[in-house]
Amino acid sequence: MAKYMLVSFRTCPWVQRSAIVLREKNTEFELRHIEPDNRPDWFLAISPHKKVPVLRIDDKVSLFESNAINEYLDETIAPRLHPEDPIARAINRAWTDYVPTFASTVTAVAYADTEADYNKAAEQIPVPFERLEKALEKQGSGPFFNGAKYSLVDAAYAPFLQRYVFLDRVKRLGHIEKFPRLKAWCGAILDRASTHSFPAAEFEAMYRENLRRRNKWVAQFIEPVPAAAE
Ligand SMILES: N[C@@H](CCC(=O)N[C@@H](CS)C(=O)NCC(=O)O)C(=O)O
Repeated sequence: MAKYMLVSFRTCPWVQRSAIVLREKNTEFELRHIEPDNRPDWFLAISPHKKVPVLRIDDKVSLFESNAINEYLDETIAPRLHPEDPIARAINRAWTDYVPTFASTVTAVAYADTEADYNKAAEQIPVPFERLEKALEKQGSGPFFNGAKYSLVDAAYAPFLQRYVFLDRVKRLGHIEKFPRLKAWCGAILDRASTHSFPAAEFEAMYRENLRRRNKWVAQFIEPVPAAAE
């Protein structure tokens, strides 16, 4: 078995996407956290865009871009997460290609600097939600995107659905309830152990802290943690 190291910023959703696939494949790996503001030279030397994730294999080869990493992992480690049927696989890849658009809609809410920007971003959320709801309707039964079998599509959306839920808990957005299939899919994904690189509550606190540190508009709605829960 090869040796894998996944280079990460603690709250990076794109890293999480690849970590999920490694966990789905029961593959041992080192999750090596670096600081965004202090990227070490060894990392800069192996990351062409200076971004995480990078998957270092056997201390020799470095892969970058979460989608390329996941496709590689799926080609080389069982069980296969992509569907066997080429049409189903093409549909899965098409929906995976939609992840950056979906992600930017959710991230725009998190990173809005003003109330007006926040409201504008929040209004946009139903657009990708509606599209995903229709896709899930076409796919048929849940709990996962392809039905009973977990896929790369589930891994790709998980970090961003999770962040929508985090944002909804900071300040109510109330969109997902209008999309029953999406809501059920989100629930199944958040319940899946592979989604989590950290204990869920600890990670939510880290996400909130990140919003606070960046002084984002929504951060003012973060409730202080009651002393007993700290
Ligand atoms: N398309 C990339 C996105 C990766 C990405 O944006 N990573 C962020 C952290 S979450 C990053 O490294 N940003 C640093 C920068 O842009 O300089 C992927 O899927 O891997």
